[in-house]
Amino acid sequence: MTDLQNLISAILDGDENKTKLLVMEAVNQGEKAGEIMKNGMIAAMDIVGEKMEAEELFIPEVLMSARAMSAGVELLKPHLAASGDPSASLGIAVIGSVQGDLHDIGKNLVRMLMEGAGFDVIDLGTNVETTRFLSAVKENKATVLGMSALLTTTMPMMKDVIDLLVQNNLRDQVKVLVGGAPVSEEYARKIGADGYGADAGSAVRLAKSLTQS
Ligand code: B1M
Repeated sequence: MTDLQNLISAILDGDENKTKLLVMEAVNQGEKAGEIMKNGMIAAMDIVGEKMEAEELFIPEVLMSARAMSAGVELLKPHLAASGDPSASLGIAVIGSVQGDLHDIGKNLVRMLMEGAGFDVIDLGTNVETTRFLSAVKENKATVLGMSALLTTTMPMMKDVIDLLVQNNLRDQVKVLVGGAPVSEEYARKIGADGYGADAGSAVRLAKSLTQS
């Protein structure tokens, strides 16, 4: 078991090069990609979040940590996505961070794992307008819609999108999956989503089970 403390420190320092080096070192030492992600990188971002809340870190530093984390995630991508059979498409999934929300690290992780599992993923990016989700589902005949929200103020956008799907008679065509730190199973049920993913792995398992049932 590799000591991931140095990786956590590199992300906290926003040191992109050191982060990449330590991720590769951990991979080469046989550490599982999922462990590196959970106990190294996500653990580091949790500390960043605590420090941000306590006003010990400010946006420029948080952005540097986020960039370091994203660079590490890119390196882990082939190891994380290797679990599925990409030759067998599981259908089209549209994914994005909701209107007003610029956070995309978690959403990108979900996208990578969904691609690895065999979904054709259309990533609409961040700050996605409610009507853009609707048109992407319609135009691409998507069978999964994934929405990510990291702010309590942007969570209600998920319900707006679901309401729009209902109004446009598209709700039965697509399984709606929601996630992000402030979102919960209970909230997902309340707004009429089909499922909630606490993390990227469970989100993908759920997307598979919802579309194959
Ligand atoms: Co922001 N931010 N941020 N931030 N930021 C949080 C979310 C916050 C909790 C920090 C804090 O105060 N403790 C807080 C929200 C408070 C709240 O609403 N209750 C906050 C705030 C306040 C803000 C600003 C308002 C700050 C300001 O400007 N004053 C601002 C808002 C900008 C906006 O969106 N309009 C802001 C800005 C930023 C940065 C741009 C600097 C940067 C984002 C960079 C980027 O994403 N490219 C940033 C960051 C990095 C964070 C923290 C520190 C880390 C988020 C992260 O990437 N985590 C965050 C604190 C925290 O969450 N610990 C914080 C790692 C990532 C892997 O986890 O995204 O949760 P996460 O994804 C998980 C699961 O949630 C799940 O899978 C992933 C893991 O496997 N998941 C899904 C996610 N989406 C899913 C979708 C699914 C299923 C599962 O289905 C579709």
